[in-house]
Amino acid sequence: MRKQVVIVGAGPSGLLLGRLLDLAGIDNIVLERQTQDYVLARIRAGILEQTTVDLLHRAEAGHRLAEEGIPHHAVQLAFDYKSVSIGLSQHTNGKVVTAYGQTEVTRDLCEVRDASGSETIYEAADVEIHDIDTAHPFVTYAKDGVTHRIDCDLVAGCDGYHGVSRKSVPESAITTYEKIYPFGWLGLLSDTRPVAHEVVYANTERGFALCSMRSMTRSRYYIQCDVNDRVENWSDDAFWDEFRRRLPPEMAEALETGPSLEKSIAPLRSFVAEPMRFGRLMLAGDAAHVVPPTGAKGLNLAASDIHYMYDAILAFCAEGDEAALSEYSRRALDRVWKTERFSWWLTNLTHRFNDDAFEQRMKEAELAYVTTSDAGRQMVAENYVGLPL
Ligand code: FAS
Ligand code: PHB
Repeated sequence: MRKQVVIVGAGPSGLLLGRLLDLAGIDNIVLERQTQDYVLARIRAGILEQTTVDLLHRAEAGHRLAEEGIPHHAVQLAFDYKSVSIGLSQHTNGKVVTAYGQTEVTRDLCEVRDASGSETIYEAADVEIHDIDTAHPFVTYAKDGVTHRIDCDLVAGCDGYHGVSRKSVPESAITTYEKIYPFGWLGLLSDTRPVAHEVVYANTERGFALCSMRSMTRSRYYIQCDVNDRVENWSDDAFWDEFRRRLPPEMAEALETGPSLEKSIAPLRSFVAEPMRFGRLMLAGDAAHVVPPTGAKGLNLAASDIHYMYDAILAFCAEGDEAALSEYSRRALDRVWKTERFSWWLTNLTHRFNDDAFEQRMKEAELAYVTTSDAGRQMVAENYVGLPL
């Protein structure tokens, strides 16, 4: 088989790229090691930047998003049980973020791809990427006991942090940067009325808590937990009790609790691999970088990578422009590092870990500054809605 582009991974970045290439008439195939049901059962991100919303509409996968997405005009920072609202549209000439789950984004992209007839191979095992440093790369995978080969011009590594793409690059050709945080996030999904109409980042002496939503009847909540904690240690009641203790009194009072639809613990790390292009392989999304979910940036960075990668693939396929592939890495990394900074900064500001008394007072002073100065509020707002592409 021959394709212009082989996409490894059917998460949001792989599916978004596949759809945009389809619409540009560029022949592509997506290889996914899990089943479609498994991919669609994942509960992850929940906040979309406008650039991500715009890309989904460009991919003709934004109809449900337009109907069900909930615009947020502000974000709240709560410290020691007092919440401060930071206007997003107010400080960014009208920009907002949209509450719409990654699960729904992935479902919408799956539906348009399945309807288009473009090929996605689910349960593709043992994907291997070959000869990326030549003009004739190819990818092999196994399905139903048969090994298949796909010759191609380009490979898009959209297979996440644990995928095969980044590992296909010689160690001498890649530089990685990593910071692992000494705590995790315990997340709970419930069919309850959200306690706030915006995302709330709460920092107390008991630890961090986050209030988010999937709709006006479905809430997504998180609490900071020990990095070695296990979800089995947390009954629903234990979660609700601890979550309520970390909220401002008026929110704790108004909190509606209910049975969990999903509970999971995610580790937190900051990670970047440079560059994001190796010969005919380009990396996007979590395959190239990971952010702590504090800034709601993981999914959105994956989308902006695809925006840049799409430009590079079109230039390469139209004129054989190899320089466009390196330009992809440069453009993507510029936005990646600025977003890594914001996610790292907001994580440090809103979580307490290994802090001595002086560092804690620095965090309190920083919070007081960013919530009372227009410059501070604007910095938070313009990063939270997403930096320009
Ligand atoms: P993904 O990891 O989504 O998709 C990669 C795909 O490649 C997967 O379907 C995988 O099965 C497949 N794959 C892997 N190896 C393969 C192989 N060898 N062959 C073929 N296929 C392979 N971001 C936020 O903004 N907010 C959040 O709250 C948030 N919570 C998160 C919670 C968890 C537990 C995790 C892991 C991530 C979370 N993220 C969050 C980040 C997340 O949303 C990612 O940024 C987003 O999924 C990135 O999308 P992709 O790059 O497409 O990678
Ligand atoms: C979510 O809705 O899952 C969410 C929102 C904001 C974050 C992280 C996760 O920073």
